[in-house]
Amino acid sequence: MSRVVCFGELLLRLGAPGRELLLQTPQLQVHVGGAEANVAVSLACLGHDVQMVSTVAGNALGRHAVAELRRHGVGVAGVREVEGDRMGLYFLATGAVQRASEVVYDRAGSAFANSSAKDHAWPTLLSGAHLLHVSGVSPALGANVAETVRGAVRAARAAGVQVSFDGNYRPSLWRRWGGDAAAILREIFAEADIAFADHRDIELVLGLHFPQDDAVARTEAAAAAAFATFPHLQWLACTQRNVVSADHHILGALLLGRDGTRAQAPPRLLPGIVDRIGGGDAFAAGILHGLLSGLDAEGTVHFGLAAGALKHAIPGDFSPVAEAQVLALLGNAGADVRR
Ligand code: KDG
Repeated sequence: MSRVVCFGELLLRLGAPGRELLLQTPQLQVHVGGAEANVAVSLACLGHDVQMVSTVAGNALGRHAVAELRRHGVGVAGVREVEGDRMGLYFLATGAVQRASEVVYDRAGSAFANSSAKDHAWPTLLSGAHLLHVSGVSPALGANVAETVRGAVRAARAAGVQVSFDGNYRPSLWRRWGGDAAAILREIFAEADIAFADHRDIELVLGLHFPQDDAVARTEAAAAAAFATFPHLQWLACTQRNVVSADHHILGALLLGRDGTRAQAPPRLLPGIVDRIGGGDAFAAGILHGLLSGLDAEGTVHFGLAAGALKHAIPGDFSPVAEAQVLALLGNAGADVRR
């Protein structure tokens, strides 16, 4: 079991039921989410000692979000409650044939967005941790949170704690405050040991263009450029998604190492998708679980892809599945996982 610290915003998702449009009927379903919180829940359910660091509103909504984390086994001692501030929300209408899913963020001025670097004593929060996980969503929320993330990854590196970074580029959030996404995300990449990023994330931070037609070849070219630029980066993981229809995707995955290791999980068919939100976070948690548990690269990428695939069958943002459930899915694919 490894000790993991996750830093990010806890969001409430207000989702239109089924495949309805937003507010088509006067009902919305509430789930707790947030990219880094999703990773925290998955890792806790996979057996790790996970602590969340965040800031929530000191009201019933904030307390519900914290209780949901606690219910899934995530430590919440590092979650601050601030009276008078609000929770960040997002509204979701799940797509259907010929209609893309729609996400509407309503998170400006949230308790988390209003937090600042001085609110977190990183040396204490990271004490005894093996890994810090952050994502590109947080710095997109404003200058103060961006500074907090930069401080957190620098503190982790100084303390010898591995840094995991999911690029999670959200253009609409960056546009709101006008931050220099490329420069800020590049600084965070520079401290990362493990990155979850596709060629678009790397193109943004390095100002390069990868013209390969093939998705796997593009990822490999992007990873090579990332390893050449970021001296601490040891692993880069990425999924390749092909959308057949709104509820039928094909998902493959690649795990590349600085030392030339290359592991690929063959694409899985995902028919009958229940909920794809958080699939990337479940994949990230699966990869982190593999690396932290000492699986080899092959075992890790198969486990990561199976964990990500499983999320597509689970409603809500969280993917609270045990290792045995992921292994059961892997067994169906005949993959070889050594433990
Ligand atoms: O990766 C899943 C997240 O997108 C979801 O939980 C909400 O954090 C969120 C975001 O910023 O979209």
